Amino acid sequence: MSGVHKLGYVLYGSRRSGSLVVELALSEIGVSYEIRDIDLDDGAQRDESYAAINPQRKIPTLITPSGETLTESVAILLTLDERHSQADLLPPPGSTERAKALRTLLFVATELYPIVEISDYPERFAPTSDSAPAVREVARAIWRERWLLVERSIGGDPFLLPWGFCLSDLYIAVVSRWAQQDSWRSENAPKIERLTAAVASRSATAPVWNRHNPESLPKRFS
Ligand SMILES: N[C@@H](CCC(=O)N[C@@H](CS)C(=O)NCC(=O)O)C(=O)O
Repeated sequence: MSGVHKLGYVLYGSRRSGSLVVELALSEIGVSYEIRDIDLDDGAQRDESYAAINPQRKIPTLITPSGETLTESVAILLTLDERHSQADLLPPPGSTERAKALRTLLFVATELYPIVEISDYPERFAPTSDSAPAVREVARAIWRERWLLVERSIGGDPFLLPWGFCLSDLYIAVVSRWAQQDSWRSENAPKIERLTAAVASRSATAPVWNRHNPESLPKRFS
């Protein structure tokens, strides 16, 4: 599985998962990549063959054209930004706008993304199997509370920053679709919904977004 991939990047991922953020970033950059599907519904991330690539047994994993293995979604995104700076995926280094972009990116990555594991796999956290549904409900309540903080921090229109589109928008758009909170979000997080509709309709990202999310966004946000 390792070795040099002269044709471009190789992304291990699954539909609508964290790998979508990386796929959208690769599309924005305009580099070629190949997707290797890891079916989370079948537990393919637990297979030994995948653990040899990513010992954490999670996706995404990105193999660079020179054969490096990158894991951790934010580390992958920041590495892509550094290596493809012409794509302007983040505001300039040292700027106030970049600091704001990183603040929200890291908030979603560290305070929200991990909640999804509790919501999707409550049995991993519940002391007994019959307490798993309650654990899931608590996770989803924390999820909603924290997304309201993101909603209030959106200072641009439609994107996070007045500066314009950046990587944090991709992250917000993808992660906010999880934990089965569609109706809550459309009632309580209109800025996040507008931002997501804007990400979904960018010329570089729309084909990827539509492949992962065939059901379209509510009309009023499109
Ligand atoms: N901190 C990791 C989290 C990755 C993660 O939790 N990925 C999920 C999919 S979105 C996963 O692989 N879940 C499968 C599992 O927990 O078994 C990152 O940001 O890349």
